[in-house]
Amino acid sequence: MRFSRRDLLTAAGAVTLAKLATQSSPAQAAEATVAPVHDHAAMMHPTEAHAPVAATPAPQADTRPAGRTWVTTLNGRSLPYRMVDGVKEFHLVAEEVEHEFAPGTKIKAWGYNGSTPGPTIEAVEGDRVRILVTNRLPEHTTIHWHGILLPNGMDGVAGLTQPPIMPGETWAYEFTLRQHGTHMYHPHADEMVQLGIGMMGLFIIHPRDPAVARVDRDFALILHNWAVHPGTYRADPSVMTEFDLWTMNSKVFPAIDPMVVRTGQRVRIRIANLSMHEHPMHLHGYKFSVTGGDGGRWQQSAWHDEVTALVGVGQTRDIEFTATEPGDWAFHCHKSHHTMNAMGHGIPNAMGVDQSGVDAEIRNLLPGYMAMGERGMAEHQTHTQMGHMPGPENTLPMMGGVGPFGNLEMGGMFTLLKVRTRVAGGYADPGWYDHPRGTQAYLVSGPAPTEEQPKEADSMKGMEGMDHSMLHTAPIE
Ligand SMILES: [Cu+2]
Repeated sequence: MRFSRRDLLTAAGAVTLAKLATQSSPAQAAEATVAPVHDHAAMMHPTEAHAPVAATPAPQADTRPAGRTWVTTLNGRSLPYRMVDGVKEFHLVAEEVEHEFAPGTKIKAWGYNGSTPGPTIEAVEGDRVRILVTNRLPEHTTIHWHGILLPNGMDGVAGLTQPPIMPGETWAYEFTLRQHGTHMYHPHADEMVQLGIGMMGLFIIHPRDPAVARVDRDFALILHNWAVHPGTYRADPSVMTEFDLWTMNSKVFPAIDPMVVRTGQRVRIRIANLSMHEHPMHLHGYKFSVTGGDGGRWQQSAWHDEVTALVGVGQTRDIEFTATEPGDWAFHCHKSHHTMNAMGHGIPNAMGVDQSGVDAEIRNLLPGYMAMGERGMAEHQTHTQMGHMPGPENTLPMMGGVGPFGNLEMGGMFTLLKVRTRVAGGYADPGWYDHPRGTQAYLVSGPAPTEEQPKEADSMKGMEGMDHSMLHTAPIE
C-alpha cells in the first residue's frame, strides 16, 4: 500500500490527536496542539511517500552481507538496515544514554541508539540510503552527513537547509551515495552542547568493487574530548578548550578495544576527529601510508609514509600498512596530556621541590595526604592503586593502564595494535605478547647506592600498612 503525502500527514495528525486524548494536563495539551507537524509539510520528501515510520530502531542483527571486509568499530557496532523498495533504510534515535568511559567514570551523555558514539553507518558507493532520525532528546536536533556529497536539502543544518527536528519527531534523510571514504555524522543544531556531550558517529562508504582498496582488517574510531569535571556526572558543554577526558569512540585506555590482527594482513585504521583539538596519532612498530581523508581515497601518488598522522578538527584520515612484526604496539595521540585522564588543573608545579617534612605537617590536617610530583608524576598511579589519596567520586585516575611489566601510566587516547602470527576466531584479545628470547630490552646495571637513596623510605613514612605488592599484581581489565 502506498501513502500519499496527505495520507501521511493525516496519519501524523491522527497520532497527535490520539496523544492529546490521553493527556490530562492542559499545559501538555497546549504544547501538543502546537506540534509543528504541518509546519514541516513542505519538508516532506516531495516525490517519495513511504509507509509511516514506527519510532523503533531497525532490527539488531548484523545485516552486512559476506563478500567484503566490513569495518570493526572499536567498542562499537554497525547499524543494521532493512531493504525497503531497493533503499537501504537505517534508523537513528537521538537520545540520552548512560555512558562509561572506563570502569570508574560513568556519565549521562547524549548519543544515538543507546550509545556514544552512535552505531557506525556502513554502506556501499551507489547505494540509495534512507536514514530515519527520531528525536528523543529534550530539545531539537538535526543530523549533518559530514563529507558526504548529497542534495543541499539533505545536509542537515538546522535553520539553513531544514527546520530543526523537534522532540518526538521522526524525519527521513534520503540520498544516493556517489563516493567512497571515511565520513561522519553529527548534529548541526546546538552543536556545542550536542557534539560536546557525545552526539557523533562514523559513516563509512565502501567502494562498489570489493577488490578496490581491499584490506583484511578495517578499524574505525572517532576522537573526542570531554569536560567531565572531577566528581561530576555530566560533561560540561560550556568548556571550549580545557577538556578532562580524551577518547577514542568515547572510551579511555584501558577500556579501549585493542586492534587484533594476524601477520601478513593488510590493515586500515580510519581515524575521525570530532574533538576541539588536533591529534597527532602515532603508531609504534610500523610506518604506514596515509591513504585518504574525508574527501575520499587519495590517488597513490599522494600517499605518504608516516609514523604519526595529524588528524585535524573535523577531519578524517585513513592509514594503511601490512602487519609484519608481531607484538603489542602502542597506538596513541602524541600530545602527552591526551593520554591522561582528568588532572588537578591549577596545582602548583612541584617538580624538583624538596617536600620532605611538608607532607608530614599537612598530614596532621589532612590524614592520608602525601606530597607528590617532586620526582615526576608517575607515582600518582602507584598511590592511587594503593588506595590512599583517593580522588573525587566518579573520577578515573589520571593514568590507569597496567601492562605485563607494571603500570603503563596512560589513560585517554591510547590503545594497542596486537599483531600475532596466529589469532583466535573472532579476533579475541590474545592477551599480552610473549617476547621471543633475545628480543627484549634488558637490565645491565642499577644505580650505585648513594646517600640520596633512603629518600624513597622517607616519603613513605606515615603510610604504613600499604600493600606495595599491588603494584605488580593489579588485575588487568
Ligand atoms: Cu590528542
